[in-house]
Amino acid sequence: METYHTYNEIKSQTEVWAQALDVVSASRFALPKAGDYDQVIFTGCGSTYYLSLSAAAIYQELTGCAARAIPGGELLLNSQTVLTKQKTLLVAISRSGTTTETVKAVEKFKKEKRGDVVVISNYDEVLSQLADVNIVIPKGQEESVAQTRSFASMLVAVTALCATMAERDDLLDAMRKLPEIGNQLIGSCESFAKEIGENLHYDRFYFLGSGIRYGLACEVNLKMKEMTLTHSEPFHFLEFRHGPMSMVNENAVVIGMVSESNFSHEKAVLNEMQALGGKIVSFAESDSDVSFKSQIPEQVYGVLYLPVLQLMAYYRSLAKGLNPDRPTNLTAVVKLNI
Ligand code: F1P
Repeated sequence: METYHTYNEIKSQTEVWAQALDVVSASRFALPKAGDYDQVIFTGCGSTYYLSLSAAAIYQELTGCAARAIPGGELLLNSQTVLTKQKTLLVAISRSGTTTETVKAVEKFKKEKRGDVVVISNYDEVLSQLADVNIVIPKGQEESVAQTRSFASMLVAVTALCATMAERDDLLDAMRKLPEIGNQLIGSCESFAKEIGENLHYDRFYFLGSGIRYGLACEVNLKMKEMTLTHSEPFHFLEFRHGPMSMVNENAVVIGMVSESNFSHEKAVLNEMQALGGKIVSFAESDSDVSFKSQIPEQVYGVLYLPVLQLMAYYRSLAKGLNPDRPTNLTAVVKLNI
């Protein structure tokens, strides 16, 4: 069987999580403190916008300070709907460091002297040169178009950034266990991911995630679209009852990225969708189809939801005769002449 870059990148990601932790730790004294700003804006495009959604939720949960996520294109073209006179920190996230919307949005933010900029990337590129604090994780670089290892590396980095800004050394210490737990998960759950991914009886995938997990649900939904050309959508758990559940039948897979804090509310949604005939797949710390058993605080183990779902998309791509490394109509970076 041909080995695709995507497969190698998914399988090798845990060593890159470790590098992400090292890089953030090395810059910890340069990082601002949460109390230095009235608000933090996280920005990116595509995958890195979805990463921003999770990052903003993690930041606000850990610090109690206001944060929001904005697509790079919106920050560039509609900044009046986003920026205020408040003291703002902008965290720009980009695998390539060259996506036009993100670069131009940061240039504009700096030109207008709106505040300080942290950049998280896998390449030391043009975006990094605009940063007051530059976090680069080179081991996350990829040959594939769809982000897998890179996304995970930047998620670990941004989670560590939030924990550092919140002065939560306990969380940073706990995160050191992530690579080992990730390896165990990938080893024990790959065949499960393959079994669901290869089953072409399923024709629609719904990814449910709330709080810090919503951005991750968006990201794995994007993997399913890009790599497998399958109808897929992300939802907050309780939102799924408000209309989307009309789409559930025996061809639907409903994937629950279940939290510890709202476990019973979220499992109740999954149980109802099972009763409607859907195939339910649950991910959580315990008592689920994929159980992390990490004993790490849930605010910082979000990356554990990713590898098995990335593998599911990979195997579905192969089963559909597609090339997972080269999604239809996509390029690795969107460069615009603006
Ligand atoms: C952002 C991005 C990718 C996506 C696509 C186009 O890139 O949207 O997430 O997979 O191929 O570009 P980046 O700014 O994170 O490099």
